[in-house]
Order: sequence, then C-alpha cells, then structure tokens
Amino acid sequence: MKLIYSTTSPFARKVWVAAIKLGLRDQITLEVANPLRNADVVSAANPLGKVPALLINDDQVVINSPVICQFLQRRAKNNVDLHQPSYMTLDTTERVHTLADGIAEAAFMTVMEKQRPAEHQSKLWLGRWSQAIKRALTMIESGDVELLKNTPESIAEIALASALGYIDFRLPENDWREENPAIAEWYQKVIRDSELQETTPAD
Ligand SMILES: N[C@@H](CCC(=O)N[C@@H](CS)C(=O)NCC(=O)O)C(=O)O
Repeated sequence: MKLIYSTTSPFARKVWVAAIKLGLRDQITLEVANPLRNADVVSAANPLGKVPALLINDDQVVINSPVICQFLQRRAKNNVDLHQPSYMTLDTTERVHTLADGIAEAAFMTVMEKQRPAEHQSKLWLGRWSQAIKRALTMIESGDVELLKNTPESIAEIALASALGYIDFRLPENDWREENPAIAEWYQKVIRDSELQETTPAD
C-alpha cells in the first residue's frame, strides 16, 4: 500500500502514526506530496485534491482520514484497538476524534486564509474558525481529557495531539494552553510518544 502523505498535514500525521501503532509500517510506503505544490500527484490519487490518501493497489484508493484509520484498524497486525480502547466507547472515541479533526480543519482553513493579502481576508470566517477551535477545546477540557488520561492510546488521542501539534507549528500565536490547562498537561506527556516524535511537522 502507498500513503500519499504531507509532512505538515495533521490528518496525514494521524493516519501514519495509527498505521505504525497497528503494526503496519512495513506494509505501507510513504509518498510525500504537498497538496498545493504537488497538486498533480495528490489529485491523481484523490480527486478531492487532499492528503492523506491510501492507495491499496492501482485502482483502489481509500480517502478521508477517519475512513483510512478504520480501514487500517481492520487490517491491524497486532492486538491494538485504537477505536474502542478499554475505558472508552466507540462513540466517545469517535466524538473526540471528530472534534480533533474539526480543530485541525479550522486551523488549516485559518492558515490558508491568512496567506491571502490582508485586505482580502475574511474576518467573518477567521472569527468562525477561531471560535470553533475554542469551543471544541472547551468541550474536551471540561470532560474528555480526563478520560484520555486514563485510557490506553486511541485514535482520539492521536488525532488531538496531531491537531494541537499543527496549531503550534502554523499558528503559534494561538495560546490554547492558557484556557485549557488540563489539555496542556495531557499534551505535554503524550507528545513524548515515539511515533508522534517521529512525525513532528516540518516544511
Ligand atoms: N477530511 C479530510 C481532510 C484532509 C485535508 O483537509 N487535508 C489538507 C491538508 S492538511 C489538504 O490536503 N488540503 C488541500 C485542499 O483542501 O485543497 C481528511 O480527514 O482526510
């Protein structure tokens, strides 16, 4: 299998970390491609022009990172269950996973919008994305983070660490730690994980 991967994408990072944890490192080769600079490579694999995309063979592709993660889970080469780890139901895991992906998506849109000339940037959309990130983190801070601390590694944990890593990398002015001390404490520990270390975002 081949994973179309970008070294800055939080969605690609989540998928590759999950693949390694599920014992699938040897079965997947990485093809590094930036969705903007290498648009031809990315769109040839995924008509939506987004990374990640997992090519199973010449005519079969899996797209959308949560779907790729489920696909990889079904092919796990070990007993690791990232989707229904003990202490967490599938619904909770996927809710936190979705919140984390939503944070990453709002952060990505913010980064794209900020690349436009200042006079063309939409204050309305920048405000909406900023509030979405804030509210999602508040929801996790007020409950789910305790669960994350007490649960073995899960796709929710990997997704949230990837989203926060992306904010630190691209939007360092976003001081999410200030309003979310419990998430900050959890993140400080979880980010030492070797697969997350190996996939630290880089241009
Ligand atoms: N829902 C998708 C989102 C993927 C996504 O937005 N990837 C970004 C990079 S972080 C991308 O390739 N964007 C290119 C574009 O939107 O044209 C997933 O989870 O895989």
